Amino acid sequence: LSIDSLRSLSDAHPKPSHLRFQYGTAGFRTLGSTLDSVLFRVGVIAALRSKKLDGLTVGVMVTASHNPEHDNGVKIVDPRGEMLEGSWESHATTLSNAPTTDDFLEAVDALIRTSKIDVSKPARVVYARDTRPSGITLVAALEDGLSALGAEARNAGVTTTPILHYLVKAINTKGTPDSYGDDSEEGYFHKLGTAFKSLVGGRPPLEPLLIDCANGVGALAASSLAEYLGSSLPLVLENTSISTPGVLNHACGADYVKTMQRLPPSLADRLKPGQRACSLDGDADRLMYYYLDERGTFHMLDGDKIAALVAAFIVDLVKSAGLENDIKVGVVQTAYANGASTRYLFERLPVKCVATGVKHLHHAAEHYNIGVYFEANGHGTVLFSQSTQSKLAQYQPSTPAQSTALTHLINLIQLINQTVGDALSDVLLVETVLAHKSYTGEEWDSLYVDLPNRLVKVVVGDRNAFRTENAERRLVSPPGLQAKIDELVRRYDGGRSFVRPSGTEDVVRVYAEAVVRSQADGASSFSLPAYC
Ligand code: 16G
Ligand code: ZN
Repeated sequence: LSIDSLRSLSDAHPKPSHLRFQYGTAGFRTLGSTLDSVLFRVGVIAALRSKKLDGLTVGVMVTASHNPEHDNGVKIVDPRGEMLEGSWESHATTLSNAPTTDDFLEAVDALIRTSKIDVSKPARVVYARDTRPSGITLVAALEDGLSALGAEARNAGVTTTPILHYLVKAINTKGTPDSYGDDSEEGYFHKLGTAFKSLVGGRPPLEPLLIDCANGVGALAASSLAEYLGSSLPLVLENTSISTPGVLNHACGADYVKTMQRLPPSLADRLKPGQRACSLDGDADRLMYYYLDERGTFHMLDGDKIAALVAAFIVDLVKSAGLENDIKVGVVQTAYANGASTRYLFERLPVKCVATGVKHLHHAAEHYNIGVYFEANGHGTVLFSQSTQSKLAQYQPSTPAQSTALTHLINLIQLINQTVGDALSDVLLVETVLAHKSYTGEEWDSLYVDLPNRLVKVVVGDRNAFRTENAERRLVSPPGLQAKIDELVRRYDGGRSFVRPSGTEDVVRVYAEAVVRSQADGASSFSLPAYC
């Protein structure tokens, strides 16, 4: 480790003195123009993380997902393709806030000592960015951090967050019996495309699916995917302007659809009644489906509807394969899950509620043999435990029907990106189920009827004054506030409401649902006491 080169490179990426950074739910995320020092330091941290793990490849993704174009961010991906381990999130926060180069070198030294990192070990890092213009210089800063530690760096270019996660896992399993696939974008598309064609083969051709690419990196990936899918699933790509300034996530994309509960205006004269459509977010890890009915009314099929569709399908397959006593399927949701979806799922399989954020859902889903998790916002995936995968590989079906179900389950393992929620993989998953069930969007939608709901954000003096328990469903502080919420909720039929501090913005979020639309609106518009 050359301290001199680390010092001089660090001097070239000084920390802005007035800013404090935090590795939060989605990594570091803020205005792109303020992140230079953070990216440099993340390069150093990722290299150290790799050294700590004996030179396994660590990933770095530069993206701000569904946020506005001027934002940017960065997150580190652990070798199995999963989110960075919790204790290293705090190391990252500490290192990113060291005021001077001297402080930073001292913090690096402390991390090496306390985490017992052997700096003579190799460091390997693969990185990528989304289409944000600020990503170009941020990646250059990241590269400086990597080269300061002599890391072996691989640039995966401009790609989606889930593809970067795939690459990390594929690189680390290369040449092993657990190989996740070829460690290239082609390997990813080939894996998904092949599995999809096997799953829908021999069925009537699917109607074209319209995809709103949010004018982001999903446009690139979706157009590659379209080639691999060919006529098995015709894709019509919209909002694909990745080089027009200012249009990323603007009045389009999964977050727009979910929060506005409406069709992106740009699709108004594109979408025919009854046609299936969906929106990706800015880094293609979230997915929202929707359709217009005959009267032109918009209907949204969000993460909860996806969970209901997919979980019920997998439960049926496990049953048809004759494995219902050996393989337990479960679902993980957050407090934002629509109450009607929870009821629908609960009648069919175990359901668990955890705190917001992918890592909480992911870890809870790992406790099932097959764990389905989706956030209402459209981020989610399905995890097949290692023992379940071996069980399926060795199982001897005793009837042709069992054999067919088994083949479908094995293909689903290939189709689903198990490292993290992946909008494109999830599109193929949804389309598989719709094809097998011969469902239109409308039939899928009628699995259950959403309870009317509202989500609002409230600016408060100090969001840290809001502390929750029971998977964010109840407040423990400020004192007395939960009792007030309880009292209000009691006034509404089927009412439910909760208040939680955001992990990504300086606000608190207030969610309310009730059986009647006007009541859900009422419950979300109560005012917080003055001392908040
Ligand atoms: C981040 C999370 C997402 C969560 C959202 C909540 C990851 C990769 N992403 O985008 O899962 O739904 O934050 O934001 O964990 P909030 O705390 O501001 O409501
Ligand atoms: Zn995203």
